[in-house]
Amino acid sequence: MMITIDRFSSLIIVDAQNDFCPGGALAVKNGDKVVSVLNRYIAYFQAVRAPIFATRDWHPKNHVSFKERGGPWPPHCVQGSKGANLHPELKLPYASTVISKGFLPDQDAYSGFQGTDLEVRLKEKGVKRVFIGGLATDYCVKNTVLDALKCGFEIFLLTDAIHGVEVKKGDSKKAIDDMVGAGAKEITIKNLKFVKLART
Ligand code: VGL
Ligand code: ZN
Repeated sequence: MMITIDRFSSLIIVDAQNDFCPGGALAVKNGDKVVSVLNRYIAYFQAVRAPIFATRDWHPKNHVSFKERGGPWPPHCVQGSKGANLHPELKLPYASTVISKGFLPDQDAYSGFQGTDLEVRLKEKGVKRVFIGGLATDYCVKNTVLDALKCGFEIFLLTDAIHGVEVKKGDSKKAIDDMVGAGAKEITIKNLKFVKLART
């Protein structure tokens, strides 16, 4: 299956942040490995001027998901911290849009659509097909994909550009099964057809 990226396509990069990479507060094994693949996807979308979004986990210091408040996670992606920064090697174009989520102290947001204007922004650009990769497969990627499907988009899961937290072994595979079961299509960079733009 070959897929052409057109102007009704959009790339959503989920939480490619330092804290989800090795050395970070909530490190995903091989989390940093998604960055170079994501950069290749970015190049495709940029070439046809398809909109690119990057979500970021953006928690206040007293966030409800942190252990000290009874949540499951160590403090991570605290607003303004180095851990909350996008990975320094991610080549996000200047024209892309960063979507912050999980910024309310008492509410978690695993999905890039939760408490944000991401759906409105995609629909006002006429986007029909959404391509999703990033971190982590079993939490924020999964929830973002499931919400995107509910919004009515055609969803392509970038299986070569995701990694999972794996609190339990097999969580990533289960998450992929859930996403595919809900209608997401699995692709890798090899499925993309590069189309050179005509000069204008
Ligand atoms: C995430 C755990 C906690 C994620 C965010 O981005 O997948 N996981 N907060
Ligand atoms: Zn979080």
